[in-house]
Amino acid sequence: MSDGFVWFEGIPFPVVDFTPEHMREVQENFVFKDEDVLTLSFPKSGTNWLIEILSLIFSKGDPKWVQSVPIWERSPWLETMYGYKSLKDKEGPRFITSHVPIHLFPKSVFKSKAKVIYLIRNPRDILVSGYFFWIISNFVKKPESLEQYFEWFIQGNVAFGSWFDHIRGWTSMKGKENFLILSYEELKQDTRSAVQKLCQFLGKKLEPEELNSVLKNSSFQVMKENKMSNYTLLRGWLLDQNNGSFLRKGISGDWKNYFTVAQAEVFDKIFQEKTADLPQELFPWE
Ligand code: PPS
Repeated sequence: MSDGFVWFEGIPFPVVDFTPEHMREVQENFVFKDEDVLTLSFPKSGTNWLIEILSLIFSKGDPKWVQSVPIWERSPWLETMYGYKSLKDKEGPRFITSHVPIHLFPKSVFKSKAKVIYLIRNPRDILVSGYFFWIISNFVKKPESLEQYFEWFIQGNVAFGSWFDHIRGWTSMKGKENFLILSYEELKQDTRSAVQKLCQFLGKKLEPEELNSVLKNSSFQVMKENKMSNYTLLRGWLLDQNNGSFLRKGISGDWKNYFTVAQAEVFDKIFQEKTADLPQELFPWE
């Protein structure tokens, strides 16, 4: 009997399009190519924003691709059965997305020169974003209240497990030539500079008007209106028909509108304990 998750190696995963057998198949058999571009993140870190930016960088600001192909087909989720099938035998460079923690990830990535971008976001905002998303979703255990979800998040009993373990695992790749850590907060604060940093990492050069088009077409407002990127195509199947929206607020610091003083203190204490030995420049938020 499902408890709202599919479990693999002690980590909870969504119930739609995931099975333990499939997860094992991906882990053991997926082969990365040097030309691949991999977007990695804990859920609700701004993954789709980054995919939109990457799509637009590679199409030199031309919005045709992002306006005609659903975001999950442009950069499929490797761990889903649907995504894996479309990626496995795809010719040429591939955009690939994943939320899987490092210890369950296909080992072939560590031998390849694929460009890997790890997106990090204030876990307090991830928690709030996740709460509002899972209550309108039909593929992950639904919390009954923010208080309950707060507890689950701290214990790591949420989709893809503990945020703390996820970042500890993936940020251990810091310093590798083909690995870039980017934060939602820096993307928010100065999107132009963050996109330029991405271009440099990817070896891409954009003309000024192409860069302007990337910025315009990946903005929150434009993405919210783009049905290929705003997940309205999945309404009635994976998402509730009428409630809420995938592109919810798109801001930094929204947690301050939801955490009680006591929750903020508890979170601070746990954050301190669990990240004290990690480079503090990884966490560019207040
Ligand atoms: S998922 O379900 O894990 O793939 O979600 P993910 O894409 O990682 O994160 C969703 C949050 O990212 C916000 N978002 C954006 N913010 C700013 N600008 C743009 N263009 C943008 N696109 C998506 C989205 O609104 C979710 O955050 P919240 O805080 O809920 O608004």
